[in-house]
Amino acid sequence: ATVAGSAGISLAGLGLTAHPAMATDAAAPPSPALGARLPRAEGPLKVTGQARYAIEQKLANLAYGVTVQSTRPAGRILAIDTSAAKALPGVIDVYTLHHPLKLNTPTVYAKGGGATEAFTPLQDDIVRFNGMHLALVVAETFEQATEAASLLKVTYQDDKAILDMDDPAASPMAIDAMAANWGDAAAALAGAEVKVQATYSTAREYNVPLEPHATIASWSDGGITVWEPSQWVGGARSVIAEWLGIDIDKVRVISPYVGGGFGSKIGAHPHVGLACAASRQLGRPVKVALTRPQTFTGLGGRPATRQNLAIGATREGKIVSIVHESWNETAIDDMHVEACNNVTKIMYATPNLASRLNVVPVHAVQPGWKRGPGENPSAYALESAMDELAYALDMDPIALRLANWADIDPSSKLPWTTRQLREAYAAGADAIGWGKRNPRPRSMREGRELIGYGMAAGAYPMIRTASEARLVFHATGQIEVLSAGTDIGTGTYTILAQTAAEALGVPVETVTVRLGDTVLPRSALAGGSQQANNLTGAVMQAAANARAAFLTLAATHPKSPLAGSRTADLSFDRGALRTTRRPRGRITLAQLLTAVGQRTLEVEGNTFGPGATEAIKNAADRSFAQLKASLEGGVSAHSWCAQFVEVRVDEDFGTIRVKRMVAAFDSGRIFNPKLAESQWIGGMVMGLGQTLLEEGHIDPRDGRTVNANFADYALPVNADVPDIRVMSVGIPDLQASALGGKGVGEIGVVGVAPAIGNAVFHATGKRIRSLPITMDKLT
Ligand code: MCN
Ligand code: MOS
Repeated sequence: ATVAGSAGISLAGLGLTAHPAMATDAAAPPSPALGARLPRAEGPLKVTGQARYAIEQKLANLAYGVTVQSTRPAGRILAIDTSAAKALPGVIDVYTLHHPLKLNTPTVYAKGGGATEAFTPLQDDIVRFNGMHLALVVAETFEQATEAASLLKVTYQDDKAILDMDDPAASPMAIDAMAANWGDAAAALAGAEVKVQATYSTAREYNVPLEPHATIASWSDGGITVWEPSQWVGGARSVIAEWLGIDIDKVRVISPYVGGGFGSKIGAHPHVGLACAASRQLGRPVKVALTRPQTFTGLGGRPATRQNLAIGATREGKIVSIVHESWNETAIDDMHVEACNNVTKIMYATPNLASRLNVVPVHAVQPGWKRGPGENPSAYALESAMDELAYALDMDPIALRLANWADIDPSSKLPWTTRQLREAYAAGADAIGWGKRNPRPRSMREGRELIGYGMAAGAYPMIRTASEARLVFHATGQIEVLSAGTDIGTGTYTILAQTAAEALGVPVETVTVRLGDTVLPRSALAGGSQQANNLTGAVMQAAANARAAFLTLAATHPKSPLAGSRTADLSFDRGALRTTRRPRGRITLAQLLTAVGQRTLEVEGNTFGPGATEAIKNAADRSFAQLKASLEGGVSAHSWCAQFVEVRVDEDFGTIRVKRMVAAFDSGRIFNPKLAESQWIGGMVMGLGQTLLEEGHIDPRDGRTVNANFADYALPVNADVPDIRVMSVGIPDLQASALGGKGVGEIGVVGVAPAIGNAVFHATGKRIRSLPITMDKLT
């Protein structure tokens, strides 16, 4: 069956014709398209409801699946009475472990697969957590399925559950492979003139994208098409193939529009497997849409963390030792490691460092990645402790950081590619008025409000994966950019159109971009802040290949008006070819295609190394193998940030208001400042939520997530969000990526929590070491 894939998205019709990047006058040289502040190409479709999300596909004969989740945290399922549910009109079937859907266990990323959890529903009687899918009810309508799901009677045999990291029955496990050690940190700390030592903790958090997780799977002719909001259609495809035990090319995953993911849509979660298996079983399309509460338990967010951090320094403020140990929750029989030493081990020059990571299995849904996983909690502990050290030394926090400047990466001993962090400190300090504050705690106030200033720094690695892109030139003049990569709200559509326009010298409105479909050229994930650099590089390469292909076509095709020219006499000029030999020898690409009787010309490009095999390219598209390799890839490239905040604390009520946020970022070359700024601001707002509001509450009696909804899981609203100012201090970094950019998507959420915590200390003299910083902790 032919399936409509993603429509092409372009910047045409956005009222941009006055924009300098739109080179409509052939005589005038075009302004650079890359680097222009263009709006999001797919934005109008999303805000006017024309963008059709996964769940909105209209398929004939669609059945509705609703999952039933465990209400107990641990033990066994003894029986599931489905009789009342099955008796309801419209109910097609009820799948449980006693009447299962066949699903294989997928290969998790740590073992070279594309899955984020090994948990595979309905395959056994083990209760792993409250909220675990234990049945799928399929009916003719959503309402029928929902009612039937409420009628299942499950009999459990309870076991003792481990619900949090502090449970004495919990068994922490050290992850030795991710430890970092050099020198003799314990001895150096013991002998240090000045020491700070503290425990910092962060709460369980959720990704909560606006578009809930929902999928439509449609089985036919031995293959399956799946509409799934995804940060990585290739990874989803490989997991679906494994679940179903079918060949990977029998699976197509389509995801042209994604309403946010923030890490939670990198992996296809177990409900997707249920939808796929049910569709195969029933031979008709099945939709499984998680309810908002189910998005808190059907997949996990950032795990709760605890970190012990000690820094030893000389009286002059030179760090002599850092000792760091962290713990994070993971599912009882799945593994998620929050790499809490990622920032600790690179930020400052220290001759001695010891860091160890531990996981603590608990009866909870497998946690996952949430924006800045690892770096975010790591910077929270380190940058809070640095502030404590600055006060212990009576030293300015920025001066302390500069005194411990690392000239090279202290962990890998590699030189930095670029590190505009001094520039970031300077720009941020200037913008917030750092020099005007009185550093003494509780020294600044206005009326009832105590005023506090705080700062913190952070880093996020440039993950240098490779991908492919295809350019399709049409005789109509339209140019298409094709890639399986996705746009989750970041601006991928827009920056790829800009890249092609820049490389070909054509108006950006002539470029159409198609994304988010496994039939398109292979792409690594939109995760780890890597996709923009990854795909712009591939498009640039495809454009270079296209220019060469057009020159050859013009010179050699018998019907070409420029036939017989030497390619050396031809040059590429603003979407056209010109010859230096004939005065009026200029022909546009579209005219050339028409002249030679060709409707289209397709050219591919990629950023793989010269010898990349099919196996390597497939690995990038389908597993985390290439991502892992690129992290060990011989350069130390990172985005950097310096965050500054001003807070106001009401002394009587203990309420904290963030009054201003200012941050300076080094993300290398910026492809679209408007979009990059919006990414940074979004990350900072997320950091604000983490610091003051967000916290998953678990009922100690049964492991239930109490606040699994938007009413009770508090997030920042407009009224919570202050004036935010962001600045770019980056310079092009050609060691980091093909076009000199570094990651943008996650660095904004790194360093916000410690900056706010440090400001709260400055305002009040109280050091709160656990997130979120709520009123009860402050008063
Ligand atoms: N960009 C730029 N110049 C650069 C790099 C990026 O202008 N040198 C801009 C581009 O508009 C690009 C965007 O920043 O589309 C993000 O690029 P990049 O940093 O490469 O991040 P990815 O494309 O890989 O997107 C994933 C990243 C991650 S990992 C999370 S988590 C996150 C984030 O993006 N989730 C988001 N930002 C999000 N934004 C929205 N709206 N929704 C999410 O779910
Ligand atoms: Mo981002 S947490 O890597 O999707």
